[in-house]
Amino acid sequence: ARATVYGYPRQGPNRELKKAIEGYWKGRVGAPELRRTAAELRAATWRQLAEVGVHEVPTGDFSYYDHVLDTSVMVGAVPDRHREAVAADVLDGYFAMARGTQDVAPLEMTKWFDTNYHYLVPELGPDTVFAADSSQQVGELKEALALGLAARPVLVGPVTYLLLAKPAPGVAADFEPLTLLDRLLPVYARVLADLRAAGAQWVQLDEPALVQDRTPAELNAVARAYRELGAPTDRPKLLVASYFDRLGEALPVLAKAPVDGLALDFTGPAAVNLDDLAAVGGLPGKRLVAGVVDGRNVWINDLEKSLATLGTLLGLADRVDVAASCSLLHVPLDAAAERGIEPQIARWLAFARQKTAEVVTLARGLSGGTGVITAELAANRADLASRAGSAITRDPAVRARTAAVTDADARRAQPYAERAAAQRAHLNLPPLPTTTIGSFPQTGELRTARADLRAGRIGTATYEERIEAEIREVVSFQEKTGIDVLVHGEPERNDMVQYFAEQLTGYLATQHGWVQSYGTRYVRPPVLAGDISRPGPMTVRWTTYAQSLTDRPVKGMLTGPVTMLAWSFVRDDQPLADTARQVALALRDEVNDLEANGTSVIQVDEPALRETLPLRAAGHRAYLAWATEAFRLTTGGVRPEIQIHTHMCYAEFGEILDAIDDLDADVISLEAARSHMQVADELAAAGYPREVGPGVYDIHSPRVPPEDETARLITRALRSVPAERLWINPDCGLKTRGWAEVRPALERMTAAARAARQQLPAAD
Ligand code: THG
Ligand code: ZN
Repeated sequence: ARATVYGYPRQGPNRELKKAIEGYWKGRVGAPELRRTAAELRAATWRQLAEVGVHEVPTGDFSYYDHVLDTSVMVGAVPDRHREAVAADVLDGYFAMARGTQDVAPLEMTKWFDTNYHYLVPELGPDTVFAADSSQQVGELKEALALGLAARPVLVGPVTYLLLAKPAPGVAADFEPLTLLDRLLPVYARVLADLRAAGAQWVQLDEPALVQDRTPAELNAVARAYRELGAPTDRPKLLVASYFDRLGEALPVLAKAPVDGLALDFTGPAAVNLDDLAAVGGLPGKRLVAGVVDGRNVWINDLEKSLATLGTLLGLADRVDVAASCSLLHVPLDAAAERGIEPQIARWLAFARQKTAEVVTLARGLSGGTGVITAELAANRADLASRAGSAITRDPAVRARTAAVTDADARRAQPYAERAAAQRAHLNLPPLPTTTIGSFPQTGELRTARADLRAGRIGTATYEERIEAEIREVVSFQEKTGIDVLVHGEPERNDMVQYFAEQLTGYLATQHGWVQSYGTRYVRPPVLAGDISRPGPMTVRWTTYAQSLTDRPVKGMLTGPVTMLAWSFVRDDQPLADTARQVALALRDEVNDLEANGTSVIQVDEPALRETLPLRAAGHRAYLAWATEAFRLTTGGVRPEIQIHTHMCYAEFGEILDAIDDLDADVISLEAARSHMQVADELAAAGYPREVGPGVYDIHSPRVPPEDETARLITRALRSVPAERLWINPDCGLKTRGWAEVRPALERMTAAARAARQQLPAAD
């Protein structure tokens, strides 16, 4: 058995790639220097992988922006609007597709399955003409071979590529990119032949889209694709990889296909691949690459358990190799770089480098027997025992409290109609009340103040004075502008998840744990390491300060439990639902403290509710049940006159309309300006009974909308939401915008709301 991986973090130990690319965009770094930096990072990664014992290093997994965009370039699927830029300069044209230019819009970006990585969506249509360009793949393969290493190019597979695509602008919305398969396959065959000619023994084709529910027609396409790609005699050996879940109905299809190996995920719920594989009679004559080390979490592997799985698999294929379940792109680079984590806890962590070492150890153990890895097994056993027995992972007080949760805790005492009446009397708001989503522009001074505080150049008192000064500005602006429900503007927060994670016991922050979110943008997700509790109030100080400055209601602002999980690394030693419940109870205390300190409107944001939906429909119900329960547990403890708001961004609410109803929030604000209020129609059609604020100002664009455009969106919203349940607000938080845009935009928004109120039929 041998060790391999499918992909590795691209950024480099000090995010050198981000710096080089952003330098190139600013004109500070030339193209040759950018290419050299990239080539050095690739070579360093390959050498390191080979040194620790990885047999075939992956090539082609590297990217200047996104590997799905690279695939579009490889097959010649450049949108018409970008052709001129690509013809003028390949690299600039590539970045134009990724980021747009003054004149042309970029490709749309969306989540890569249920990870926090975002890819650029291919735009295809009946007129798309594919043409093979294997230069990047061949070039990187040659670089690795020149280092004397065995290398395996990794490509996005043709079926997944088409299933991830969408109709190009101007093409009928019901156009199915998969109908282009017969045109795409010769292009893939050409690339495979080029790679073979350049020295590739094996090529990996990634087909993660096959772990989702697929129709019989789609499964037929899979069979056809691999029958055709498997037919030529001058091709490299083909390894078809799937990950993120069980392969399911696609497994028998691929097991019968004329390919030379399959890579399957055996972690978490995907472990049923083992039974499924036995049920199809294994993979006689084929290579199996077994993903037994979880490529998406940050925890050490249970080596003995993995060895047991691998031992069973030995009987089911011709040859069994060991890998991480998916590309290691989704985890940070090196846990050993962390200095601020207690040594005892640091031993439980495995980032890309540590996971690679685990894969190598398992391959050695599988080949040579447990006797050759006795020391590794003993250390692993001790680390696992330390984690399981730790007071951090088992806090009796937290466990007693979660066990005692009742259905009543996760429900407000009064039904919505009674609450709405109590809130109307208590808040005394005008019809069509105006509000914002929470954050105001994060100015350069605020970022400097935070950096100064961290570096010790200013003390806490000075920092807090600056935050208070900013809150005074934000409150006075909102009063002057005539906003009805104010916010404090969140000047004290950077990343909305990190801010709360830093204040909760059981959560860890990393110093270098960057993972790519999209392009050159990275996040450092906090780690849910132990049982979660709240040592003290987290937001009350700033919200009550803002409230002390005004007679209008100030909204308390919290990140919801589902989003706290979705944008963190979660525990793998208990169900997600249990972790969600712990986080929800900590947030519930914050909600109740806000109420006790005079806050009457509290917003609990859940932008990630939709994006954490399981990949297969079979998992949706159970997920939505715990996710909505966690939200209700967070918000269920307040008096009826306290108004609970929630906020979600990113359209496509269709699948979760029932879940939105189940949140039982009094008011929901949603992204809607871009989709022309479609979401308001959908909610109305579903009979949504509570208050809604469909965004009337698109904050994702620097453009300030004219007042009559906002007025039209309000009129449009009034067609589906009755006036007594409609709120007027922007699409999302304002932290990425500048004051120069926000000031006029909010003035026009409130003016449009006042004008709309004039036109409402008089009450009574
Ligand atoms: N927080 C966390 N995860 C997230 C989001 C978040 N995942 C989904 C979505 N939001 C991702 N969006 C972004 C937006 C901006 C940036 C990263 C992800 C970004 N990053 C800075 C960079 O790379 O330069 C670094 C920011 C920092 O210093 O923390 O701008 O909101 N957890
Ligand atoms: Zn938003």
